[in-house]
Amino acid sequence: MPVWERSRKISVLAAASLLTLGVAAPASADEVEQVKNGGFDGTTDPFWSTTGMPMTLTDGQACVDVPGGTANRWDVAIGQNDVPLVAGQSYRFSFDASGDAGHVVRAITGLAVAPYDTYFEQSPVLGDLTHYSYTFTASTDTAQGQVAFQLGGSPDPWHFCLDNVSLVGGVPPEVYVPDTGPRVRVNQVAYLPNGPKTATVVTTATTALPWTLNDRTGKIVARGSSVPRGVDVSSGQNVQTIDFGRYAKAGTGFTITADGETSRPFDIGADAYRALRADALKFYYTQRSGIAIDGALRPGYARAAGHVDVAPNQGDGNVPCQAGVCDYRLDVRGGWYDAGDHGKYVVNGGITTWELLNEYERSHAVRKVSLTIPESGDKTPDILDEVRWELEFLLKMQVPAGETYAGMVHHKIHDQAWTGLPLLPDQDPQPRELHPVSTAATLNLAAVAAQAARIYRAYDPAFAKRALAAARTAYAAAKANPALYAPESDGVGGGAYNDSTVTDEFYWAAAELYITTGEKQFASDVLASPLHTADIFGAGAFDWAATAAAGRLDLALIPNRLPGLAAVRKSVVAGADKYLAVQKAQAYGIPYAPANNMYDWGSNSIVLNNMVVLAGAYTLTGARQYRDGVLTGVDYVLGRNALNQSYVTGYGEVSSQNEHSRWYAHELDPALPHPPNGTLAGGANSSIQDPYAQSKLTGCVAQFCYIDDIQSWSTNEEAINWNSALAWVSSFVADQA
Ligand code: 9MR
Repeated sequence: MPVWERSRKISVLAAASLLTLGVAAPASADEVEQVKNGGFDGTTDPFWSTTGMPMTLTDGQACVDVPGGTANRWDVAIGQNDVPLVAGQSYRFSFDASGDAGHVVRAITGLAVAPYDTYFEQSPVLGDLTHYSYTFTASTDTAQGQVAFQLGGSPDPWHFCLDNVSLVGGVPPEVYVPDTGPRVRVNQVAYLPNGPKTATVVTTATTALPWTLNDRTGKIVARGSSVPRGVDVSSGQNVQTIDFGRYAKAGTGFTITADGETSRPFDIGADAYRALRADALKFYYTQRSGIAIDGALRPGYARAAGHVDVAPNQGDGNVPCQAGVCDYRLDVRGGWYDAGDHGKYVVNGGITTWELLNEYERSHAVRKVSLTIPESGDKTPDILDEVRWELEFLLKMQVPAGETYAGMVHHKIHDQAWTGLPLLPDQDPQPRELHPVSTAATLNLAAVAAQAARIYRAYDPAFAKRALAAARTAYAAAKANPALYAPESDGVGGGAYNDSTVTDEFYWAAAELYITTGEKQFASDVLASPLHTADIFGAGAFDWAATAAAGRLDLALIPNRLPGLAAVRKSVVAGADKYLAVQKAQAYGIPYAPANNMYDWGSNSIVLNNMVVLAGAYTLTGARQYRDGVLTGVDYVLGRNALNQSYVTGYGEVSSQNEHSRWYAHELDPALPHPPNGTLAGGANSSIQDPYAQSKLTGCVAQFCYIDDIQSWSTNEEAINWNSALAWVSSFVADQA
C-alpha cells in the first residue's frame, strides 16, 4: 500500500447509537494517559515547538505567535514525541484550544520520525477556548508516536493557545453507524419519462407491500405492490423492489411511500442528465495542471497555475528522471492531475482519454455541449479541446529520438514524496520526477494517439498527423520492449499503477491503429491476439489496468473492415447479456457483482463502465433491454443504494461532497471549495485501504464500504478515470430522452 496521507478522524457518536442499536457497550479496559504534562503545569516541557516560534506559558496554557506566510500546515507546529501507540487499541485524543477566529489547527497523532505518517487528524476551525475530543483506533504499533498541533498555512500571523492535551489509551472503540435516512431508496436525481423506474425498500417484511407514488403536492398518482427479493448480497439487507415504470409523466418532487417510509424526492425528466453530461466533463478543466483556473469560467474555483516552475513548485517544465533512470529532462507541463493528488500517470490518463474520445465518437449530442473552458467558441467541439489538454501531455511523456528507449513512454511523473492535505497545486514544494518507461504506458499512448488521429483530423490535420506518427513510434517501441512492467513497489509520492499483463494493451493499441489506418499489419496483430476471441467481460469490463474491452468495443462499434466483425459484435452483446443477468439478480439493480462480494477500488466507475458495454449492445441490436439496463444502473450511482446517497456531488438530495482532494479540501479548510458539481466519488471499496475508513468501516458489507470524508482516499477520492465513466454514461442517458 502506498505511504500516503495516513490519517483518521472520528466524530463523537458512540453511546447514543449503541443504545438505539441495542448493542452492549464493549467492556472497558484500564484507561491510561499517554501524554506527559498535558496541563502545562509550570513548564511547557516536554512539548516542543518549531524553531522561531517559542511557546510562552500564559494562564497555565501554552501559547504561540504563529508566523504568517507559510505554505503548509506542518511548517509550524507544537508537539510531543515518544508517545507509544498500540495497534488495535482505541484512544481518546482531547485538548482545549483557542485561536484568532477562523484559523485552523491540524491536530494529529502520527509518527514522530520519517516518513511521518499521520494516523489520525482533525482540523477544527478555532475561536474562543473550546474543548475538543475524538476517539480513534491505532493501526500501527510504535514507540515513536507523536501528538502535534500544526498551525501553518496562514498568510497572516495569528495567536494560538493550547491546554489539557490528552491521549488516553484503552477507551471503548467507537461504533460507526451511517445515517441512511428513509428506507425507500430511489434515484434521487431523475428517472427518464420513457425509461424504467424502480425503487428498493429495506424492510423486515417478507410479503409484498403496498406502495404509492406521490407528486410534489402529495397527491397519489400511482400505486402498486412491491416484490419481495430476500436478502440482498451487496448490502446484507432484506429488501423488496418497487416497479413504477408505467408512470411516464414528467415532473419534479415525486416521492415513493412504502412500509411507512417516504423516499427522498426525485424528478421524472431528462434535464438533469443534460446538466450532468456537461458537469461531468467540466470537471476536467479544474483538474488541469499548468494553467491558471479562471474564476470567470468557474466561479469559486479560481487558482494559480500548478507546476509551472514558479516557487514553491519545482515545476514540470524541466523534469529529471528518478536517480539512475535517465540523464535527460523533459518538459511535461500540462495534462490533468490524476485525482486528489498532484501526480500525472500515463496509463490512467490513457484510459480516461480513450473513454472521453469514445464518448465523442459515440454520442453526437456531446459535440455541441459547451464546457465553458478557455477554448470555448473556437471551431473544435469543447470536449475535444479539453481532451487535447491531456493528449499534449501524454505526447510529452514519450522518450525523444536518440535516447535509450526512444519512442517508449514514461509511466508517470509525480512528487518525490507524498504530500499532505490541503495543498493547492501551485503550493506543492516537492521535487518532481519522471519514472521509468513501461510497455503499458507506451501502448496507452499508441492506442489513444491513434484514436485521436482519426478524430482530430477534421479539426486539426497537423495535430492528427503528429498523433498518428507518435502512435506508430510508440507501438513499434513497445514491440521491441514488450515486457517493461511498472512495479508495485514504485508507490512513494504517487500511485504505482503497476501492471504486468500487457497483452490487453497490445490488443487495444493494435485495434485503434487498425481502425484509424486500415493497415494489414495492425489487422494481423488484432487477429493474432489471444484476447481477440477471449471472453474479456469479467466482473468489470475495463479500467486502467484491463483495456482489452476498449479495443473490442471500438472494433465492434467504430466503422472498420476487420474480417469477422459479426463475431466481434456478438461478443459485445454476450458481454452485455452477462451484465444484464447480474443486474436482474440484484435488488439494487447494480450491473456489478464482484467475486466474493469484494467491491473494488473505484467501484462506481466499474459499475458505470459495465454500462458502457450495455450501451454498446443497445447500439448494436436496438433491443430495449440494454438501454433499460443502463438507465437502471444509473439509479445506483444516484441514490438507489444501501447508503441512500448520490455519489455525484451536487446531484441528489444527499450527495458526496468531501471527496479526497488536495485542493477541493473544504472539509479541512473552509476557505477552499468542495469538489465541483458533477464530481464522482470512487465509491464502495471492500478493501478499505485507508486508516480512516478502517477506523469506521471494518467489517463492512460491500455497498457499506464507503464514507464521505476527505480522509478516506480508498473509498472517496475523485479521479479522472472515474469521471470519464460518469461523463460517458450521462451522455448516453441524456441522448435517450
Ligand atoms: O484507481 C487506482 C486503483 O485501481 C489502485 O488499486 C490504487 C492503488 O494502486 O490506485 C488507484 O489510483 C490512485 C493512484 O494510485 C494515485 N492517484 C489517485 C488514484 C485514485 O485513488
